[in-house]
This record gives sequence, C-alpha cells and structure tokens, in this order.
Amino acid sequence: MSGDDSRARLRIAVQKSGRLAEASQDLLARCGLSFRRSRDKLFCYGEALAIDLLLVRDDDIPGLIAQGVCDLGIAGRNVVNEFVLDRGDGQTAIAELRALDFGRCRLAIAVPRGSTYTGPKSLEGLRIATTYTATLGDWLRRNGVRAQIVSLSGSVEIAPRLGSADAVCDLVSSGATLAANQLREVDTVLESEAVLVAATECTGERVELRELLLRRIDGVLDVRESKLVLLHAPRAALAAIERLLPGAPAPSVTAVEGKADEVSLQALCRGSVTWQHLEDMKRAGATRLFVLPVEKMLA
Ligand code: PRT
Ligand code: ZN
Repeated sequence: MSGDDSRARLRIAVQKSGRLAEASQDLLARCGLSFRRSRDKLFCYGEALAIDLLLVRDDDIPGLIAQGVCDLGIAGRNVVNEFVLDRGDGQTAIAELRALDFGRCRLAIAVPRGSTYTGPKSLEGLRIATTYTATLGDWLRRNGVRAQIVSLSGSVEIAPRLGSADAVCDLVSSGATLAANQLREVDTVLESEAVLVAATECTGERVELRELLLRRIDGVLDVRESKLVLLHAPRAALAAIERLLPGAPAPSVTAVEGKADEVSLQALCRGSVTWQHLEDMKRAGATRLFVLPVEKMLA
C-alpha cells in the first residue's frame, strides 16, 4: 500500500474496533457502500463502488491520510486535533470535512475533589497528566497558563492518586470514570465527536468518488433525525397546522381531487415528531396523519 497519486480507487480508514467502529461502518453502509473482507480483515475491497476500506486503530487514521495512504477517514476530533497540533507546522495535509454526530465526548480538565478551581489560572505551576499533550499545551498557551504537562499513554485518571500529577486532562463522556477516581471536572479543552477527515489534496478519478461519497454522507446526516409527515387538512386550517409542524421547512401542499376545501400536506420535519405534535395538529383540523421514517435523501 502506498501514497501513490495514480491510484484510481478511493480509500477510507475507520476504526477497526472500539467506540467508533460500529457507527462508522454503519454510516458507510447507509451510504450504499459494501465491502468484501480480506483474510487479514484489515483491508476491505469495495464492491458497490471503487471505494475500499481500511480497518485500523483510531490513532493511526490522521497519519494514514497525511501520508496519502488513505483519502478519507473517520476519527474523533480529539485524535485529529492532536495530530494537527503535534505537527505544529501549520502545513498539515488533512482537514475536518464533516462532524458526524456520534462518539460525542469532551477533553476536560479535572482536579481532585475538594481542591479549588476558579479558572485556567488555577492550574498555574501544577502538573497535569494527559495523553493529549499538544492539545493541552495549546489550550494552556491560549489561556496564558504555565503548567507542567505529564505525558501518559493511558490510565490518566489515576495519576493524581499516585501522586504523579495534580490534575488531569482526559476524555469524558458520562463522567463516571472521573467520579470513581474522586476527580471533579472543571473545564473543557475540546468538544469532540466523530468527524470525517480528509486529505486536503485529492486528484484524478478519486475526486469524483469523494464528491459522491460526501453527497451521500450529507444525505444520511440530513435524514438521520428527519420524519416525513403526511396529513389532510381543511384549507382554512392550513396556516395553523403549518405552525405546529416541528422543525419543518415550507411543506408542499396539494389540492385533493373533488374536494375544493381540502388539501394534502407533505413535510420533512427535523427532530422528533411526538404524539403531542400529532394531537395538536389533529385538534387544529388535520386528519389522516402519518409519520414516516426517511431512509435516503438526495437534495
Ligand atoms: O484501539 P484504538 O486505538 O482504535 O481505540 P482506543 O481505545 O484508542 O479508542 P476508543 O475506542 O476508546 O475511543 C475512540 C474515540 O471515541 C475517542 O478518540 C473519542 O473520540 C471517542 N470517545 C467518546 C471516547 C469516549 N467517548 C470515552 N468516554 N473515548 C474514550 N473515552 C474514555 C475516556 O478516555 C475515559 O477513560 O472513557 C472513559 C470516560 O468515560 P466516562 O463515561 O466514564 O466519562
Ligand atoms: Zn486509540
């Protein structure tokens, strides 16, 4: 495998196993991609389109893209950001293209329960344990704080108890791990979620494939929380019903054959459409209400 530019097939790297693995592969499947797994299960040949999959450790994804081995990848913003800052030359050949709305977490500062924290300045002169040394270093610099960064490759949360650090900077989702280690979350360094990351340079036949995949991903992201609402209504009640449609752009309204006063309405609603929404619309005069899931959308 190489970063050779003449390659015609697009390559996308996703996490092999872990928190992002299933959702990443599910997203690609929803985009209509299907793969044949190789025996080593690391390289998957794209069957539906000339797009192949590489199953790797999440930390390797930005590097594979920067080297030109892969064109696209799905990784946590925390990992991408750390890679970009760690390079520190502002020349990184990778960029975040889309936020994907899964794998949400935050890179947070936590201090032992009971110690005071009134803002980043409270960290002045302290030792902070983290695996995200570049991201933390950048945050400290931006906040004008001088602190000692203790680089650890794992189990960051136990460093204060072991006496090797005074605070930690680690990923948090529910907060249970911090609580179990008598730590208190006090500041956010980075809000993270899974992101689609890509090489800033993409050439040849792969440009079109990449555009096609991006359009499909946008379609999937668009419909993820969308519902199609269908209903009939008396013309006079239309305005009131339109106001009750949750998160809906201008719906399409058509006349009902043989019924001068009745219209049929179709609307793509974002967010959840609850029983309460339906009952309110029914009270306003709507009949034959349907809420349908949206599977695909191509705007
Ligand atoms: O093997 P590989 O290197 O691919 O996997 P990994 O073990 O490095 O990564 P993995 O699968 O744990 O996480 C992949 C990505 O998921 C991360 O880079 C984040 O973008 C995202 N993510 C979302 C998280 C969490 N939530 C999360 N809670 N990554 C890690 N955690 C850890 C955190 O480090 C801490 O140890 O979970 C613990 C805290 O969780 P709570 O719920 O107790 O707060
Ligand atoms: Zn990892």
